[in-house]
Amino acid sequence: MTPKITQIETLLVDIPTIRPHKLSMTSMAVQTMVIVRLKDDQGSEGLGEGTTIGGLAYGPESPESIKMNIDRYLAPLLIGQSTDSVRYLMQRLNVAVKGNMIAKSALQTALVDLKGKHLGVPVSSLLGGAIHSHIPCLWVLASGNTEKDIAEAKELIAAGRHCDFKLKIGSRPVEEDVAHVAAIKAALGDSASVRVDVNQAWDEATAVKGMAALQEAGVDLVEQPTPAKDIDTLARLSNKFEIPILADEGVADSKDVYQFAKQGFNGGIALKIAKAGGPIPALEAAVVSESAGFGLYGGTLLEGSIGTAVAIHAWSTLPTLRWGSEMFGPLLLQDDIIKQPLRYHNNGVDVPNLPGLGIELDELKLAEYQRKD
Ligand code: MUC
Ligand code: MG
Repeated sequence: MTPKITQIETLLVDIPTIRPHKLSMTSMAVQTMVIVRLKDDQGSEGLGEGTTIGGLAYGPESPESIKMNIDRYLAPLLIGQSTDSVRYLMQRLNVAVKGNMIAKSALQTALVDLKGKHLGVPVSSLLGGAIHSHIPCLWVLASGNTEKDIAEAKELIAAGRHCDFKLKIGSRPVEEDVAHVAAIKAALGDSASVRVDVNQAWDEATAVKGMAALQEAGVDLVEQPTPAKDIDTLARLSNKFEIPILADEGVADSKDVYQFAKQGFNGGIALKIAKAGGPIPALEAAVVSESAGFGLYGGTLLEGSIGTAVAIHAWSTLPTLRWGSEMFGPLLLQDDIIKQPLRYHNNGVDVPNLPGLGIELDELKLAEYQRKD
């Protein structure tokens, strides 16, 4: 008999970051994750995670809304259902509930973890099978201080942990930001790829100025320089400069990718499990991106180990990640709630190959970081 879902528990977990992480819209000193524990009538458990950045600073879902909306609206649609078809269960959620993609992603993660455990196969196998066992992974320099960022990058290059770096800019005047980036690129030289993420902070005129200067400084990629909804602007910029643009906040799922292609965008796409609503729709966005000739990038919303692991499983099934990935979320946190941390080495991270996500919760750590009120 196929197992039935009996219980879905959500927990808010707060873990401090190793240093303040500064983005154009917020500065993070702590990361909050919504951890999902989905149980069946045979005593198995699937783990999921829904995580965003800076409360409501990044997008329309907050950790608290993710938890509340799972508890109140989404979980009741799954309780008592057979675990047989993940697609059927997601269809039930999508028909009854609009949006809430991070909450849906957390549930889809728990469902594929559970399914993988039942079948004794890693999540990557459920998604068609891994092509890669190691995924390239960059590091984000976001202390806000040029000298600190250079020292941090040099240490990581020497340790062989990362050789590609993304810099968070957009909160300061464009001249200051460009000077900061150019100094880091000059200090690291050709051995390191330096990219920037503006997180929508520039208007088109500022972007024209900023991109010309970043191109001159030898920067490899500019992520979401202008507002998410301004697809025409991003398309114009992508055809104006040699330096490529990576679309992030503007593109969540396969339909968005189609729209980008239609409006003449020419660049890369940051795939994110959380934006798409889970690993399955994220891979659908990858297929349309590849058809449109867009280079792929494995993106994060700075998830902890559970959200990062499911993304790594998904990206491992893609033939090529033109821009690599940024699945470094767990490394930004002071501690972890799983027993065996993900393995970062050789400028990347290993794809777990145990059943399900390949992750085991550390109950003591979970109790330590679980929000109490
Ligand atoms: C984003 O917009 O890319 C990814 C890495 C990071 O530092 O922030 C996130 C969000
Ligand atoms: Mg981004």
